[in-house]
This record gives sequence, C-alpha cells and structure tokens, in this order.
Amino acid sequence: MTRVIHTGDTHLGYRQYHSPERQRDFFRAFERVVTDAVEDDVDAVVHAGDLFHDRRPGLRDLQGTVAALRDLADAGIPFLAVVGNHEGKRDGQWLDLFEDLGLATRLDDEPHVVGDTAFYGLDFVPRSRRDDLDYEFAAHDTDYAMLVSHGLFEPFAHADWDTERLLAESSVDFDALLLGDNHAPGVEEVDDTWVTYCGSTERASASERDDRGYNIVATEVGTVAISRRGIPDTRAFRFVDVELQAGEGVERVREAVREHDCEDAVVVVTVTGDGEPVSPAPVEELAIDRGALVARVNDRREFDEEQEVDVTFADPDEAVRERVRDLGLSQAARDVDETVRASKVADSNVRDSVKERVESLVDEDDLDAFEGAEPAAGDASDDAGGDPVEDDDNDTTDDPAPAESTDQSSQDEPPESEQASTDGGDTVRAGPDEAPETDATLDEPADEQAAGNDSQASMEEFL
Ligand SMILES: [Mn+2]
Repeated sequence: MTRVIHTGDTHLGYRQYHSPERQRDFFRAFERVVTDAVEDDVDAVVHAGDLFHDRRPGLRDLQGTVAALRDLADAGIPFLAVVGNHEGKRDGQWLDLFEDLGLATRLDDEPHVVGDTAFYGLDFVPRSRRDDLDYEFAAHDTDYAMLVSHGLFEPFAHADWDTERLLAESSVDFDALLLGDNHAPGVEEVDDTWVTYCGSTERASASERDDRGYNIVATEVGTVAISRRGIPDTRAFRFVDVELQAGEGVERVREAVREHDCEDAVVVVTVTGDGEPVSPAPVEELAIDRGALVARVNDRREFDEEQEVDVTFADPDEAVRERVRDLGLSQAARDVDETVRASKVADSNVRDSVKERVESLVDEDDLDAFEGAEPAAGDASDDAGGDPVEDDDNDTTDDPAPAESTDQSSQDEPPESEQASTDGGDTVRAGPDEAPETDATLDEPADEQAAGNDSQASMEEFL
C-alpha cells in the first residue's frame, strides 16, 4: 500500500487584498500540510502545481519553502511535484532548483516509484499546444500508476482539457489523475480512472467558501481510495450575504455585519436584491472596527443597473481599442499592450513577460515587428490582422513568446458561487456543478488595478 498526501494550489507569495498577513496565511497553510505529512508519516507529498502564486516569489517565501521541504526530506518523505500555470518560468523552474538541492522531484514522463505506485507528471500546458501532446509515458513495472497534472480537466466545472482523450491516448494505464488548478476539491470517475482535485489550501478568492483541505490517496487491493482531510486553522472568512428589500440600504447591511464575528476575519459582504445603493466605505469601516483583518463589499446590483441606465454611454473598452488603433503602434508595442492590459498575465509577472517578449523578437531578428504601423483608417482591416488587443483567447498562433504563462486570473469580480458539499472529513462527493473555484476567480480587488502603474513603467522601460 502506498499512501500519499495530494495537495496543490498553495499560492505561496500571494499578498491577497494587499495584506502581508494574508501572505503569511498562505505560507502557514503549506506548513500545516507539511507538518501533517510528517506526523502522519505518509509515503510522499504529491503537489499538483501552483506552489507559488507567481513566477517571482519573494526571498522570504523561497526561504520558507526550502525550510519546509527540508523538514519533509529530513523525515524521509519525498516531495513530488509539477509546474502550474501561475509559477511557470520560461527557462528552468523553481522546482528544478529544489530538485538540485535534493528537496523535490519534478515529475515527468518517466515513472517515479514510491512503494507500489509509479507517479508521472504533466506540467500545465496552454490550451493552444494541447493538440500536440502525444501522452507518451515510459512503461513501469509497479502495481499502480498515477498522473499528476495542472489544468482544468473534464468533467469538472470550467473544464477545457479533454480527459477522455488523455486517458485513451496515454501509453500508461493510469489508476488516478491527481490534479491541481481547480481550487474546489472533487472526485469523478472517467473510464475507470479516478480523477480528483485536492483544492487550494487557503482561499485564493472569495468564491472559495468551503473549508480548505487536501486529499489522502491510498492504494488498496486493486483500487485507489481517495479521502479528504480539512485544514482547521485557515484564515476565517465571514460571508455576509444581504438581500435588500425595497427601501432598505446601508443600515440594513451594517446590521447584518454586526451579526457576524468579524475578529481577525476576512469579511466579504455581498449585496443583492432591491433597495438603495450601498456605498462600501461605511460597511467596511464597521467591519474593521469590529476587528476584521480585511473587509470587502460586493454590490451585485451595480452591474444590472449600469446596463440598464448606461446604454447611451460609449463602451469604454471600445474607446480604448480605438485609441490604441489610432496610436499606430508596432506589432511589438501592441503585443506589449496586450500583456499589460489584457489581464492574462498576473500583475507581478508583467515585467518579466514583456521583457521576454521583446527579447524574443530581438533574438529572432524580427525587427519589422518594431516598425510603427500607420494609424488604421478603418477598423476592419486592422481587425483582420488579428489585433492582439481584441484577442480574448490565449490561442494566438503568432505569439512571439509561446512559453508565456497563460494565467487566467482575472480582475473581475469572482462569480457567485454555489455551495459545494466538499467540506468536512470523509470521502469527497463532489457533483459536477462544482463551485467555480478555478484560478479564473482569484481575488484581484479593484484597487489592485493600481498595479497598472507598475505595468506602465514596464512599457516605458522596454520600448
Ligand atoms: Mn491555482
């Protein structure tokens, strides 16, 4: 029997809500998993990607990670991992460094045997390059085989990765896929193979309402048992959902906040229904007065009202696109613009990403790409050229730096989440209508758009 902890989406280094305390929380959750692994004496810790929130973790988080991995190594517990979409670097990975230090194993298409199980790895692959995957894995001679990967696999919510094709074409017959990327835990069976997400270990967005935890995966005579263990001491989140009736307003919302224990918690107030507009400040101030670490108000009603009232206003996105067209930017500059503004790249990765793209153009001697274009007279021809500004998809074939992160984190409000029944102790029974806890819903509060200033600096620096 082989018994491992399956964890992932640790997001070390994430300073959620600009809070250093939250950054420490993400680290503490990882330490808790490591402590549990040592106390429980599992055979391995399997990490399914996104150990780091971005590809440039700070020194403190790196030091902490090395210390935690050393604790595992000292206990004789291997750390087997793959690279997620948040942390992927262009050449070499942090995981390679940890492997060099003897603290980790980067899983790949060769079997890495622990007990009776061969573990394989498949790093996150952008959608545009999945068709080229041949799913060739080297043969093993153990009783069980498991593949560890990172991405949104079917049949879970928001899936875009064909699990049936992977299983059908794989040269190895896997007993289980141990996955990361979807922050909601869950277990499904696809063609006699268990497909499971372990979920994140701290709430990376307010849509992650359920208790956090990780999976215990154990081989047992002829099958694989997947169970769940909670992490009891993650940061408290108080979800204050208020449906306002006609005539009600901010006082009703404040009343609802008073009904909750805010002490040291992240307080997320969600307003729906009718009633008056609610300005966030007096609500957030009350929560902070009551000891909240962070308070946020989401007024779900604003969107509808805007759509109804503002129909006569120009579309600001279109106005920006028009202005960008008028600038007559070079292809390279438009590429940078896309990197900076189109929200596909985590803010902290923008600088690196722009640098790599420009370097890659120079390396390829593609200096034409720096030629300014004539400002577009009409928009049709411009659009036909595949204007990257309007490109809403990662699958650009002319991407000069294809190894880029395809980070899907969005600065949008997290979508409303359904309550999922995946919390608590025992075996996970997640339905296919899982809460939308993918990376796409990571909390990037509106004020983080201020990071655009930094991005602006990147543009000026590199052009
Ligand atoms: Mn993640």
